[in-house]
Amino acid sequence: MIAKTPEELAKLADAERIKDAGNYLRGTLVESLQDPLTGALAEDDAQLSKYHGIYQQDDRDLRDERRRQKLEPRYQFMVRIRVPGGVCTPMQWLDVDRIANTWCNRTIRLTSRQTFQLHGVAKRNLKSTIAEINAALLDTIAACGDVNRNVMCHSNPYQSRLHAEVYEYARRISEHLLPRATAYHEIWLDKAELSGLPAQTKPGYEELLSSSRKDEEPIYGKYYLPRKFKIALAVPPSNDVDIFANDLGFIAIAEDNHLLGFNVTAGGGLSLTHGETSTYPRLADVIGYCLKNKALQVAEEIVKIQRDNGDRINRKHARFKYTLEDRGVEWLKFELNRRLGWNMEPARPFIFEHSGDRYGWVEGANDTWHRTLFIPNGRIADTDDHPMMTGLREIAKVHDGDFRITANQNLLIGQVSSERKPAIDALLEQYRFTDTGQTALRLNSMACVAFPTCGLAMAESERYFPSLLDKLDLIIKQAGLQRDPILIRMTGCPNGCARSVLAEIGFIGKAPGKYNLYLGGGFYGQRLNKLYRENINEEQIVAELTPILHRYGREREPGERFGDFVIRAGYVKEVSAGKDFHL
Ligand code: SRM
Ligand code: SF4
Repeated sequence: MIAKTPEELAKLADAERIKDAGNYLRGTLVESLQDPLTGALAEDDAQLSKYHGIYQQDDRDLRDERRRQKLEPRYQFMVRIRVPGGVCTPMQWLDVDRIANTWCNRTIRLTSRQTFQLHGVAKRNLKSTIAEINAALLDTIAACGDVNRNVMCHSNPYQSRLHAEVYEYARRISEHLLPRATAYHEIWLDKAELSGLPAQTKPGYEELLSSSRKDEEPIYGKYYLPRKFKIALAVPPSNDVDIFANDLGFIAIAEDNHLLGFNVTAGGGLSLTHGETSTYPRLADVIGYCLKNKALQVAEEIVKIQRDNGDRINRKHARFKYTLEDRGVEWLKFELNRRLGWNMEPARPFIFEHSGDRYGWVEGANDTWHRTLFIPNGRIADTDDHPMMTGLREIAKVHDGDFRITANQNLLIGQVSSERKPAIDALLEQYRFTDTGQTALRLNSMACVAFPTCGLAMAESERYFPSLLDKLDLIIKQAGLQRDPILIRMTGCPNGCARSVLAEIGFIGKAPGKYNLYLGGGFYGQRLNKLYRENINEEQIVAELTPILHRYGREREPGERFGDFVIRAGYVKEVSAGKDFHL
C-alpha cells in the first residue's frame, strides 16, 4: 500500500495518522514503558498498544478521589489473550491463573469472544505479563486494534469430531490474518525477559524470539484496517457464537458429521451510539457457499475488500457493516468473486435452533465427556461464598483434556476421560459449581465488564446484573418460567460487548442506574431487538417486565419463545433489518 501524504492523512481519522507514524505498530512504546514519571503510555502509544492486545485503563472507582488529591488517574492495563475458538490446555489454564495472581487483580475474565482478559496490570509489570503469556504458548497479538480479532468457534460437546475440524479452520484463519510485522516480539519478548521466566517455560518460546525484524504487512498494509474486524465459525444447529454479529462468518455445512464447506456470512456488527440514528446494529447477510479448503482465501479477500473500501474518515461509520450497507450485498458478491477468480456457490440450507450453552455432562466421541459450567458474567475469582478460582485450578491439575471458553462467557471442561470424570465430579461438588439450582433465565444471561475498568461505561453492568437477576428470578418463579430459557443481556453502554441488542430482553446503560430496555430479539441470534422503554431505573424495569413475563407464562403458544411472543402480543415491532432498528 502506498504511503499517504500529510495532506491526505489530515483528511482522515486521527487513528490513520497514528498508524502512519507508528512504524508498523512500534511507535515509541519502548520509551513509554520506561518513563518512570507516569503510570500511563504516551497518547499515541496507548492506541498502538491495542494491536498488541493491551488497553490502557484507569480505576474509575478511584477517579474522583484521585482528582481531588491532584493525582493522576490510577492507570492500569487490561491484557486480552488471543485464544482461537476459546480452546486451551489445562497447563495453559494454570499458567493464566498464575499470571492473574502474580501481575493482575487476581481475577480472570472469560469474554464474550472466547478470550481471557486480565485486568489491573501496572505499566511496570506489562512486559513480564506479556512474556509469561507467550511462555505459556499463548499470545495477545491482534486481540484488539484495527485488525482481525480473536476468531470464535462453536464449542459443541455433541459432535466433537466435526467440532475438531471446524476448530482447526478457526485456528488457521486466526493465524493467517495475524499482523506480520515483528514489533510485538521486539517490544515484549526480549531475551532479558526470558531469563526471568519461571522454570516451566515451554519449549518453542526460544523460537518465538528468533524472528528477525520485519516491516511488512502482506494482507493489511501499513494502515491496517479502517476499524476492528471480527470472524466466527458456527456449527448448526447451535449458533452459540452469534455468527450474525460478526463482520465475517462461516457456517459449517456437514454431511454424516464430516465438514464439506461453509456458508459465508458478511456485514454483522452491533454497536450504536445513543441518539445517533446514523449508527445502528446490523445482522450479517448469508452471501454464498464455499468449499472448506477455500475458507482461508475467502477470509483474506473479504478482509482486503474492507481494507480498500472501508471508511477511514469517520470511525463511527468505519465497520464493514456500513461498507456493505452503503454498497449493497450484490456489490460485495461481485467484488469477492472478482478477487477470488472463481464464483461462490449459492448458500446451502442450514438450521439454527439456539444460541445458548448446554450445561451439565454430555458424552462426546471417543468415550470422552464434556461439562459446561455456568460462570456468572465470565468472572473467575475467589470470593467468600465461592472459591471458584481455586476450584478451577484444582480441576486443571487433574484434567488431561482441554478447556473451552464459550462465546457466552462460560467454561467447558472438554475431553474428560471416563476414568477422570469421578475426580472432576468430586472437585465440582467440593467447590460448589452448581448450575442446577439456577433459573434458565440466569443460565442464559450475559453482562459486559463496564465499571470499574471500562473507560466507555455509562452504567454498571457485570457488578450490578446479578442483583437485578435476583429480582427478576422471583417474577420468573411466580410465572412458572424457571425452566424456560430466555436470553437476557446487559451492557453498560451501547457498544454491545455482551451482544444485548440480540437478546430477547436487552439492557443498555444510559447513565448510572438508568438503562434502555429492549425486547424481541431472536432466540437463536436471528433477529435484533427493539427499544421498549428508555432511561428507566430498577424499580421501573421490574414494573415493566412483571406483567409481560406473567402474560408470557399464561398466553404463549406451544414452543413459542419470549422474543417471538412480545412481537405477537404487540409490545414491540419486529426489526427485520439493522436500518429499521431506530424506526
Ligand atoms: Fe467490546 C470496546 C470489552 C466483545 C463492541 N470492549 C471494548 C473495551 C475494550 C473498551 C474500550 O475500548 O476502552 C471493553 C473493555 C472492558 C474491560 O474493562 O474489560 C470491551 N468487548 C469487551 C468484552 C470483554 C465484553 C465481555 O464482557 O465479555 C468482550 C471481549 C471480546 C474479546 O475477547 O475479543 C467484548 N465488544 C464485544 C462485542 C461482542 C462480540 O464481538 O461478539 C461487541 C459487539 C460486536 C461488534 O463488534 O459489533 C463489542 N467493544 C465494542 C465496541 C463497539 C465497536 C463499534 O463497532 O463501534 C467498542 C468500542 C470501540 O471499538 O470503539 C468496544
Ligand atoms: Fe464497556 Fe460499553 Fe463494552 Fe460494556 S458495552 S464493556 S460498557 S464498551
